[in-house]
Amino acid sequence: MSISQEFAYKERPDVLVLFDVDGTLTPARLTISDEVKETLAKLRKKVCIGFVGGSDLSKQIEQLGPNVLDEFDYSFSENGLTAYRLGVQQASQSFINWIGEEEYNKLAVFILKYLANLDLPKRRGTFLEFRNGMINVSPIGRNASTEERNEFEKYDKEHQIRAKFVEALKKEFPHLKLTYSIGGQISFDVFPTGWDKTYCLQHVEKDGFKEIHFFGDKTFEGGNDYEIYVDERTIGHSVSSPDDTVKILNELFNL
Ligand code: M1P
Repeated sequence: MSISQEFAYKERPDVLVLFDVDGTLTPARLTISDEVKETLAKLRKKVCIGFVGGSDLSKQIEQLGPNVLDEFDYSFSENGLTAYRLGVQQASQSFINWIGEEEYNKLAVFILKYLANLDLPKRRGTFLEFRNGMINVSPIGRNASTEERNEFEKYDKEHQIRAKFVEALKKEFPHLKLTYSIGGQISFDVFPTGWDKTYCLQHVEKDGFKEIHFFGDKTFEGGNDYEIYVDERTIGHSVSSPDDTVKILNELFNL
């Protein structure tokens, strides 16, 4: 398969480097630093670059900047359920079409009741977020401030709120082929099994890359970078922070 002419200006147009967002390009839910931005701009001259996160595009724009669709060759939100190539949106599926209104209603009612019965020190707003390719469930609520996020994360480590919630959902809905992923600080994602980050790889297939690198921080089993990190189509890099990402990129691509 020949490499697209649109990428011919790059030094190695047959190489793609994909990045997770939270913990890899930015600190969790925070914004990208100038150093990471500059590193990516240098890297993009050499190879194709893309990001793949669980969040929706509006949150990724908050984190990566308003011109994100122009600054990456590929932009993948919700694991690739919303996909852009060179700023042009690609066809995608939706969670609600997959699950259907009836089953979704049952799932949402169970979640809302479970949330109401949780013993928690603090509650904020937006506990169930409906997205194109998944739902996101947050016991404290997505409106929590950074400080409240940190507090919840600590509380959750101690009380296993999210892990127990996921177990209850698995027990209640064994017939639904759903994956529950605790990828961030205050919530977990729920999506059809297989719609993890590997989902985005179908959007890059026709560009015929010879090497696809993936950088992520939650590459351990159960983490939301695990499936794409171990996928045979990618070369996985496990990082501990955005600084670590920069360090590895400098070494690997001689920036
Ligand atoms: O990208 C990782 C996760 O980031 C957020 O998680 P939280 O709000 O819990 O820190 C969410 O956008 C989540 O969907 C995503 O997987």
